[in-house]
Amino acid sequence: MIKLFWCPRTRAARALWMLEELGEPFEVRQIDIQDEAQKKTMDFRVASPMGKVPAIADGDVMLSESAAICMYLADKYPAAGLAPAIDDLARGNYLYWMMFTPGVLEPAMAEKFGGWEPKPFQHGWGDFDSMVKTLEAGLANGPWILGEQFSAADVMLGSSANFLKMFGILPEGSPIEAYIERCLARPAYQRTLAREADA
Ligand SMILES: N[C@@H](CCC(=O)N[C@@H](CS)C(=O)NCC(=O)O)C(=O)O
Repeated sequence: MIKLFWCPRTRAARALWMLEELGEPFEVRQIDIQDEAQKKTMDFRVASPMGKVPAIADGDVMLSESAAICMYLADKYPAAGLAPAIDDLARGNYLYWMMFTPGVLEPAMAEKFGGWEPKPFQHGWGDFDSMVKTLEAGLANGPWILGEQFSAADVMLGSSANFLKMFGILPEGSPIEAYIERCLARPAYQRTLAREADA
């Protein structure tokens, strides 16, 4: 059975939501990320060399990084329909948006929080404002980032966009708000949040 190393109210929500969408059986091992001893347990460290959640163990496959986890699960369990097939024309767009969270959204969020000077030409992520505009444009033909097809890319983007909203850095009136609402309305995301509330 797939094992998820998870901690409530962290980026591990992405992997939990992904597993809820996937519909495969899984178990959760809660890791207290404040507890250094828990983070040093051998199986967790193998799955997550940096000691960060989320991480998963699926048989002999152990990995961390939420985008890698979502891509792995979507491809390994294709019956859930969470990734366009390798020869599907939508595959390239899917990969772009899968990488948008770790490659653009996350560092742009750090820029905003850290009050760093925007340097859109030098910084690989552009800057916070262009990140928001690019995501808004990507969602223009929604409801999902690939249009009609909900995918693992929405798990990454939707959960991250929800963080932007919760931290109060999503520009007011952004169409991303309606996207977040659509994500939140999914039963799988609701189950994720219910588990966080119980933890
Ligand atoms: N790039 C990673 C980030 C994971 C991450 O930063 N997790 C934080 C919680 S939100 C963590 O485990 N921090 C504990 C630590 O670094 O010791 C991903 O997307 O999975």
